[in-house]
Amino acid sequence: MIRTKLCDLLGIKYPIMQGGMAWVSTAELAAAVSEAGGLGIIGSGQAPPDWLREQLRKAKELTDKPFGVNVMLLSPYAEENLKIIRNERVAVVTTGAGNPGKYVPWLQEVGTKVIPVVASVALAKRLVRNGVDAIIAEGTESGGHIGDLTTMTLVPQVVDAVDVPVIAAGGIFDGRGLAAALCLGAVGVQMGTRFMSAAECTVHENIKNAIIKAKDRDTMVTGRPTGHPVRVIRNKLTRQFEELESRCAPVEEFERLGVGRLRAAMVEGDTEFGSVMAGQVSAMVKKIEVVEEIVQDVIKGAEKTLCQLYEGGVIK
Ligand code: TUI
Repeated sequence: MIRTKLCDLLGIKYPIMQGGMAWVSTAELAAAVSEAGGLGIIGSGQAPPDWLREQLRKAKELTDKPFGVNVMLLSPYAEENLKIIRNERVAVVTTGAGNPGKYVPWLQEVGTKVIPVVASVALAKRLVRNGVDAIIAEGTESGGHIGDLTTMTLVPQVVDAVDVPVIAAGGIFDGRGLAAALCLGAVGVQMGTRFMSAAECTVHENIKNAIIKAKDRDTMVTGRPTGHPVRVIRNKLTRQFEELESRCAPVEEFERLGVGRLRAAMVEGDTEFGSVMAGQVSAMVKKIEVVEEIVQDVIKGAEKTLCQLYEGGVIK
């Protein structure tokens, strides 16, 4: 049985959070993860308030367990969506692509836990001074918007730098990943890509198939010159981005090329010219599984991995 401080902090059975991925993490996926004993998270991305209200209503219908919402701070609707989250007393907010510092006490006033995603020690320390409940340290193995440190190096540095629970994200796929995260001092993991390929995930089936097909070196990082690098599965769009990079095109050209591409991929299933944001663990996804199977595989796998270190004689 694997139980950590994260389980007590969030009122969940297993120390597994699901990444709140834009256009991917809808109420159906979030509710399934919460029902399976983890923390499901709705990804609000750049979605408007009406969409979020509807998703919250749906999630509450599907589960009475706690769930969260991810707010992408570059969204023009970030503040409006945070107001809804506060009014609806959502259990947990995770944030990405920015610094949520000014909203922390205001959300906590109503009992909402605030858990930002960071890619650096400096931002983790700053946010802990703002009073956040925990930190998600996300390595560059992740899909979507990323920093440049690996999970292996970032997590222990954040653990040493702060006195709140740290959750590891980026490159976590199975029980070995959870066991490794615990060894690095994390209290749990956040997983995106594996849940994206779950049966309950409403993302377009072409995307699930692209993840299943992906091999070890099939993701790459585009958009570095914009200051918002993203990890995606290689396709015709990434070749166009590479061409822009090779001729040092102005940032505006990158931005123009990127507009609407995430939705085109995740909703319309455009795996050629869409932005197929997915992590390096894509190569480890072999089939579509239901969320319950995924959660049980990760938990049982971690128990087995940790026990084998003793039983296999590695630790005497
Ligand atoms: O946010 C994510 N992953 C995302 S957001 C997203 S939508 C998007 N699309 C195009 C461009 C940008 C975003 C797709 N995937 N993960 C959490 C995360 N946050 N990773 C890295 C960061 C981050 C980076 C810099 C957080 C804060 C930061 O600096 C803020 C500051 O003020 O220092």
